[in-house]
Amino acid sequence: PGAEAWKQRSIYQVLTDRFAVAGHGNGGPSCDYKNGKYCGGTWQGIISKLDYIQGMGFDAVWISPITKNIEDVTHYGVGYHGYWQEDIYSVNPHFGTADDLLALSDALHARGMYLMIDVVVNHMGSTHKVDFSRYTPFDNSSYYHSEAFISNYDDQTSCEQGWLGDGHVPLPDLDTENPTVVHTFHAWISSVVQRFRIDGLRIDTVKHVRKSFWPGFIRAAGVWSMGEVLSGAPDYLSSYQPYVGGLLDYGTFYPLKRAFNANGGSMYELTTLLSHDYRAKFADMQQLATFMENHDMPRFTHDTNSDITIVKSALCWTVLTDGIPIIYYGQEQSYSGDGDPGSRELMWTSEYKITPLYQFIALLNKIRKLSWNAGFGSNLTIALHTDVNIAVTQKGPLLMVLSNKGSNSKSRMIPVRTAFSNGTVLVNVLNGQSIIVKNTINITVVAGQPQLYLPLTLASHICSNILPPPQGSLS
Ligand code: ABC
Repeated sequence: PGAEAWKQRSIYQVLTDRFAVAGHGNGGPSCDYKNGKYCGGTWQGIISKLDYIQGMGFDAVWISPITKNIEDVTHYGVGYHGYWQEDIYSVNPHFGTADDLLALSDALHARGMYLMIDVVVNHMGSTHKVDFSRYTPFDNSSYYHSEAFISNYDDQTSCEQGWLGDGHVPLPDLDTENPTVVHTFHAWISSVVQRFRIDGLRIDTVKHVRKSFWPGFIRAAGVWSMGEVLSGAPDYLSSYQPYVGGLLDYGTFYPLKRAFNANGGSMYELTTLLSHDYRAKFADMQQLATFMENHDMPRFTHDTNSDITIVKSALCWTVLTDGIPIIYYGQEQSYSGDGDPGSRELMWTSEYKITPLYQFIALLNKIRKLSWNAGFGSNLTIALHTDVNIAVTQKGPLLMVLSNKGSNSKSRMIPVRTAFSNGTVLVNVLNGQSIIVKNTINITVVAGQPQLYLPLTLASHICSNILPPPQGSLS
């Protein structure tokens, strides 16, 4: 599938080792996960939890890298995350067999869902003593950049040709200028995608490989790819879009966290991202994959805000603005780990409960799907009102009201002029309350709660109980 098909999807990210163990029901083994161990999650485990994932409205799953990693126990533990590969032609036996991976692919497709795999071409994994002969197929030093750690992330040559990692775990940096390395990776990705019927790629460490490597690699893959360029600098991030297409939206990640920070943020952080100047940097806003959490970063509830009203508001922005939403496993269970390795918790300790946040995310995904063809998919988000604490935006048929004040805040009324015609009945699908558009609408934000309005015809597919407009709502 290509970009257009992916734009309509929403992605659930799992760490394969931490998400589910087959044959354990809703439980799993205990594991000291902060100590860098394999905890037992497998592809069969993921298969056993597809009802849970699909029930939240996701139609794509991003899993950890699938290749065989080094087995050594390093200073940082083992390669349970999959980023320390040793043999690109074998699957990671800890996650299952090649048949198990195919079974996961088939099980997802049977549900109309996509499989996205994480892939690494920048480096292999190593212990403190590098031994090139251990790698398949890049088994001697001629396939690598000479050994020197990245000295400065802002120096592009050092970033591309230097090694990631450190003295404990150096990551031998492949010479992606070498034609043999290039051809080997083209053939490899093409065969992996075909053999396992992969629908999309998350590409690791994109900024550590020369830009001109990427178009050929992605063409060989033949599926939509989103690249990890870990930078919050919009000009730097966007400079990769012509080469990769999809990008993890680190451009939104940092402003989103600042906007909703418990110590006081500003909603201008978010509406600035809707401005013409910001958008002009990117070739295609809808190919940015928007997220609040991942396996490298502290969870939102750890370093930003643990007020569930704020978490919900940030989820609204993540799922219901212009990018492809990604939710990281455990967000729906209010996990609060503090980054690598703390935010790589065991999912089974949650017992996969259907929590209020699980239901909330399911609702957001439903709203996105339902309104896609009614103008959501063809319109970018516009800002109707911004102040420090409240942003009101519209994307096609969806009017969204978000506050960063949280559940203890006082009520506030703001008049908003929308693009809806007079007489349109809008329903807040989070509580069924309706209002009628007459020039402006008066929106009252109560206890910091998000509001998501759709026209009555769409809302009636979501709300079973629609309440009439209150007295005095007409302006
Ligand atoms: C292991 C241990 C850790 C230990 C570490 C040294 O070694 O687990 O406890 O601290 C994998 C594993 C990790 C492992 C690493 C290294 O390998 O998952 O557990 O850490 O062995 C990707 C993946 C990531 C993966 C790798 C390597 C790459 O998502 O899971 O890690 O395959 C850089 C890379 C980025 C990479 C990230 C971890 O490191 O660019 O691709 N992620 C600045 C730099 C970034 C840099 C970042 C690191 O710092 O510019 O390039 O990312 O924190 C913004 C700025 C940014 C700035 C951030 C911090 O602030 O705009 O530029 O990023 O405002």
